[in-house]
Amino acid sequence: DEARLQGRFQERVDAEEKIEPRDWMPEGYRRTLVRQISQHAHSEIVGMLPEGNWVTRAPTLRRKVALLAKVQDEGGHGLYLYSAAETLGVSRDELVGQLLAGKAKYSSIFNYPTPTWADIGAIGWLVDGAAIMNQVPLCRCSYGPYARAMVRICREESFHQRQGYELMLALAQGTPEQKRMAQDALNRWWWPSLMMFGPSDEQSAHSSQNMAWKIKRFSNDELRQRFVDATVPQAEFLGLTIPDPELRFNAGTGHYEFGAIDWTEFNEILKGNGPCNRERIEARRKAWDDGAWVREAAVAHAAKRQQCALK
Ligand code: FAQ
Repeated sequence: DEARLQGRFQERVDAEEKIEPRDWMPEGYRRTLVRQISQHAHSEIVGMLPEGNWVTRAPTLRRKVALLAKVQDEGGHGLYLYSAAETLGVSRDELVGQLLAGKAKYSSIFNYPTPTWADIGAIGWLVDGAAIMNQVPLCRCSYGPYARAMVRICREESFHQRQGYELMLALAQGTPEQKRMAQDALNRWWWPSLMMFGPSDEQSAHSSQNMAWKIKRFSNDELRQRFVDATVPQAEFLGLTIPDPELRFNAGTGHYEFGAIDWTEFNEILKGNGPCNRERIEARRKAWDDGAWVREAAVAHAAKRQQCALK
């Protein structure tokens, strides 16, 4: 019977039908979605921290409004994604508990510091640029609630990316010192952005099954290559140099070839040993503890309303 259900499920996936929360699904499909969607949600929430660092120090009111809007969007993305994960039968408390206990993964990229204002430009341009490359195909993910959440998220990410690129452009066309700041931020964010796409295809444990289930549409290396191809001309337009001496355009393939990624750095970050891993989890724990009174008040308010309704 299980085999028949599995067969029917794969037929639906192959026919591009969306799988909905109440539909039968293999346990592995459910588990992998909970894993990916919750890691994605945590990334959005932890991802608010590096940029949040600059909200109070944005150089103009206009920049501050844009940055505030971006960081708020990220909070919103985290909430839709936790809701999408909840449709798979896991509670938000459980997922947040895993993050605060240091047991859940979130994107490696958010464990790097943001020492200068140019980092805000580099994050928007490169980190949101990489996020869009990876997330546009997720709008066609076989699981309905995740796919639908991604549509709105991608539209907002697109505004975030433009905000970052425009900021980089202002710095790159500014004083020599501003241009140096922009170059320094590109130097620090380039390689970590390439790591966002995950391990190489040979090392990627989940890729082949996720592609068969149409959760993933393209492999990690395919998306990384697309990102490099799209981003190198943008760097050239800024008059900045990508920090990779091996980067070159191959006219035969129509793609840029690039140097080797430092996977030791990536693996260390995944183990919790990146420059800001501890600080990020500590900030989330503090936010959770500081928010305890809000959760208690909300529960007390709901109980009171229920009592009134019973009278
Ligand atoms: N960091 O077998 P694979 C954003 C883990 S964008 C940490 O290749 P899969 C927007 C992976 O989870 C960032 N861990 O896995 C924003 C797995 O671990 P597990 C978030 C990584 O799932 C912008 C193991 O390595 N985006 O937040 C990373 O097939 C600016 C083996 O890897 C998403 O989450 C990494 N970079 O492919 C916010 C997108 N890469 O569970 C604020 C959705 C891999 O076995 C500011 N996720 N790992 O212990 C995906 O598309 C996929 O999950 C991949 C990984 C492509 C990330």
